[in-house]
Amino acid sequence: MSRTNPNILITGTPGVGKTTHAEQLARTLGFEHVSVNQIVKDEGFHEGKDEELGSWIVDEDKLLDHLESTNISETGGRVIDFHACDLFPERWIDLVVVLRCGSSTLYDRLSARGYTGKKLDENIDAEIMQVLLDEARESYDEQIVVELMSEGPDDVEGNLERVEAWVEGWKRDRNA
Ligand code: DAT
Repeated sequence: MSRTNPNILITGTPGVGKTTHAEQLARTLGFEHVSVNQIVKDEGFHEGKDEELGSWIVDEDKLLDHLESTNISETGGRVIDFHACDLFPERWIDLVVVLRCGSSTLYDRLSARGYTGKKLDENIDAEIMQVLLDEARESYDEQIVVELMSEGPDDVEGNLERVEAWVEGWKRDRNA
């Protein structure tokens, strides 16, 4: 592995704060924010929408081929933001951040986003059942998976400081 900057995956249930964290982190570190949902939508890497859940049915092969073509593994320096984590090759990822928040906080955020009915309920259930945390722990070395709370602005600030310190350490180890 030759990359000089790490790749960081930020994952969690919709509404936990992935975009909020990924945008700020990418800006501070000078990394690229890879908003996977945006790419799927813009490039058409999907097979339409799941009508009930209103989410894209992702064509993972097309998505991964595209990301591979950006030399993501070789060059690093990406903050990848997606509500699933088991599709990316392990060798691409140096740190997996699983954001968490309480169900009432998530309920408010997703309602504000216009989620209702099954779409709202399934996401709240997924957060309570820690689906993404389990998926991350199953898909990656547990050593690189961190669970961070995202309830309020203070959490964002603390989380970003923690990840930035981790990046410094990662670089120091590489160059030692
Ligand atoms: P995601 O990308 O995981 O769907 P988001 O970053 O778009 O989530 O956040 C959803 C909304 O909640 C958005 O209005 C910002 C707000 N939010 C997220 N995390 C927060 C936090 N830790 N403190 C305050 N607001 C937060």
